[in-house]
Amino acid sequence: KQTSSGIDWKDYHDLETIYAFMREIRQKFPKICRLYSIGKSAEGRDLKVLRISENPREYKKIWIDGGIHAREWISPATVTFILYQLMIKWEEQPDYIKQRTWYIMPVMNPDGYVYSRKVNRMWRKNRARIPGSKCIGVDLNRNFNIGWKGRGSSTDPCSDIYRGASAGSELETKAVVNFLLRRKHNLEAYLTFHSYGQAIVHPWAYKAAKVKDSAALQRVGQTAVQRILSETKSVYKSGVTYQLLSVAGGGSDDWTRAACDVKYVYTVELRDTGKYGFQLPPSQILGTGKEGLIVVEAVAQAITL
Ligand code: ING
Ligand code: ZN
Repeated sequence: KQTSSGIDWKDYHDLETIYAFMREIRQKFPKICRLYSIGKSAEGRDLKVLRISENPREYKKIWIDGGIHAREWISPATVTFILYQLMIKWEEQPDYIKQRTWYIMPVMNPDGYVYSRKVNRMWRKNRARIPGSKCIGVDLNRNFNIGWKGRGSSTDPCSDIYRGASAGSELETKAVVNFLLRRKHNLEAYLTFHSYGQAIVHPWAYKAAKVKDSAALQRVGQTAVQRILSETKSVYKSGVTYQLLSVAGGGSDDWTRAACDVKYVYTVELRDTGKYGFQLPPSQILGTGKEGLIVVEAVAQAITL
C-alpha cells in the first residue's frame, strides 16, 4: 500500500479509512494543512474538512465537497482522489493550484454513508430522527435556505427528497453553512460532487432564471466537458441545473451562490449514465476520479490569481 491509511482508488472505503487518509495528509504536510471538525452529524460523528493553503489570508478559496447523498459512493471516492492528486506533486503544481486555499470535505453526510455501506446500499438522506414520524432522514440537498418551500422537494419525512422541518434544520447543513459564511471573503468556487448522470451543472436549480455570470459558468463547464471527452472519452453535458436536471429548491450550490456570492458554483454528476447507476463498479473509480480532477483544474484555472 502506498498510503498508511490504507486508502486506494481500486475500491470504495469506509468512513474511518477516509478520515484516516485526511489525517495522514495533514501529518505529511503539516505546514500547509489544517484539519477541522466543523461540527457533529445527527448520530454524533465528526464533520471533517481539510484546508490546504500556503497563505490562507491572501489566496482565493475553493471549496470541494462530496458525500451529501449516502449512496453516491463515487463522490467521496472522487473527492479523496482529487485531494491525493493535488498533494502527491504539490511542489510541482501550477500557480493556479498552489496559490489557492482549498477546503475539502469528502463526506458531508457521514451517518448516511455508514448506513449505506452497512445496512441499506440505496440510502440517500442523512440519519436524523424526525419527531412524530416513523421515517428517518432529511435530504441535505433540499435543506439549504434557498427556494426551500418551492418545487422539487417533499414535506413527507418518508420521502427520499424530504426537505426537513425548516430550512437549515439539519446539523450537517448548519455546520457547512456556518463554516462557509465565516469564509465567504475571497471564496471563488464551490464544487459539489454527486452521481450519477455525467453532467456539470450550474445555478439555478430552484428557479428558472438566468444567473449572473452565466456565460462564464457555461464556458468553464464546457471547457471541462471537452477535456474530459479528450482524456477519458466519457461524454458529459454542461448546462443549467433546472434545464438539464430539474427544478429543485434547497440545494447547496444555489445557497452558496446566493448567500456567499461565489461565482464558480457547480454540481458535478459523476459516472455513469444509468447502466450501474449508484452502484458504479470499483474498476471505474480511477477513471471517474480523473474526470473530477479535470473539472477542479478547469475551475481553478478560470479564477484569476
Ligand atoms: N442530483 C442532485 C439532487 O440533489 C440537484 C441534483 C443539484 C438538485 C442541485 C438540486 C440542486 O437531486 C443528485 N444525483 O443527487
Ligand atoms: Zn446526490
